[in-house]
Amino acid sequence: MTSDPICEGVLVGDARAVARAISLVEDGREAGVDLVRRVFNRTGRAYLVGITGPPGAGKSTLVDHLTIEARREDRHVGVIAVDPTSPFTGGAVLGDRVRMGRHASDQEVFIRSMATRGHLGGVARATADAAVILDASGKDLIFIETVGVGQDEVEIARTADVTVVVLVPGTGDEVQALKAGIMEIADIFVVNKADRDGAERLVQSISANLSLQAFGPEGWRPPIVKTVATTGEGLPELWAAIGDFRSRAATGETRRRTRHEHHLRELLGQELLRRLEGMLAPGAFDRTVERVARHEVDPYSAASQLIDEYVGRVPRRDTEPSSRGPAGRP
Ligand SMILES: Nc1nc2c(ncn2[C@@H]2O[C@H](COP(=O)(O)OP(=O)(O)OP(=O)(O)O)[C@@H](O)[C@H]2O)c(=O)[nH]1
Ligand SMILES: [Mg+2]
Repeated sequence: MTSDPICEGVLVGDARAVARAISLVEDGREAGVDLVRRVFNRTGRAYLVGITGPPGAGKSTLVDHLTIEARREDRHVGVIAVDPTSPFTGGAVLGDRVRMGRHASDQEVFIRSMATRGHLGGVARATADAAVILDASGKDLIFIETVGVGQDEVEIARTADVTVVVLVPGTGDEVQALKAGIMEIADIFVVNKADRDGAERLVQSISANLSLQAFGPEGWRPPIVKTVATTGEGLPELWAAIGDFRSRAATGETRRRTRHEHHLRELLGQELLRRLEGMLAPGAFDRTVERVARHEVDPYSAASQLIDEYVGRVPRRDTEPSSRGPAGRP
C-alpha cells in the first residue's frame, strides 16, 4: 500500500514507529495529516475511553488499574496523557511514567504523554489523530487522560466513545465542573479518593445536579462510582460501568456518528478558512481587522463581506424566511 517505513511500522504495531507517528501528528503538519490519511481505512476498531478531571484527581492511577483490568481480558491498550496547560514535558508527565511504569515491559501497552499547547489545529485534533495512530497500530482500547475541567477537555471528550469524569471530595471540583459544562459530557462519574471525608456528600451533589438534566434518547443516566485508586477499591465497578456503557449499541453508534460529524465540521471550517486566506488580496484581511477595531464595521458583516467578495454570494441560513428576523440581513 505504501513504502513509508513509519506508516508500515505503525500498521504492524512497531512501538518506535508509533512513537514517531504520534510526534508527527502532534506537530499538526502535512506529514502527520498524510499519515492519518493513509492509515485511516485500517482503523475503527479501537474503543476510546476519555478520563478527565482536575489536576491530581487520581486519573493516572485509575488508568493504571483499568489497564490491568483490560490486560486481563487480553486487550491491547494505548494510553494518551494530555496536558493542555503545559507546553513542556514536565513533572506530571514524569509522574505518569512512574505510575504507569509497571506496564513498561508489556509490548501490548503503549503509553504516551502529549503536552500540546500551541500545536497547530489544537489539542483536540492532535489527540484524535494520535488515537487514530494507536488504533491503526492494533490497540483496541485507548485511554485518553486529560487534566482539567475546561473547554479543551470538553473538546477532547468529544473525541472519546465514553467519557469518565473524575472528581475528588472536599475540593469544590463539582462546582467548577458544572460551570465548564463538564457535567453534560460525563457518561460516568468517578468520585476518587473516596477514602477521604466528604465522598458521600460529593456523590449526593453530583446526583442532585444530574437529576436536573434531561437524558438522551437512550436514557443513559451516568452512574457515580466511588473509588480509591491507590488501593484499587471500586475499580472493578468502574471497569464494569465502562463495559455497560459500551454494550449499549445504540449509544455507541450515535456517539461515533456525532464524533465523526463534529470532526468533519471542524476540518471543513479550518480548511475553508485556510483556502479563503489564500484567496484574499494582500492586506485585505488586515484592513478588515482594522476596520472592525475602529468600529467602522461589525465583525459579523465584515466576515460576510469577505466571504461574499471572495467565495461568492451564497444564500445563508440566517437569511432564509423561516429563521430569525430582519437583523443581520444584507
Ligand atoms: N488518598 C488517596 N490518594 C490517591 C488516590 N488516588 C490517587 N491518589 C494520589 O493522588 C496523587 C495524584 O494521583 P495521579 O494518579 O497522578 O493523579 P492525576 O489526576 O493523574 O494527576 P495529574 O495527571 O497530575 O493531573 C498521587 O499521589 C496518588 O497516589 C485515592 O483514591 N486516595
Ligand atoms: Mg496524570
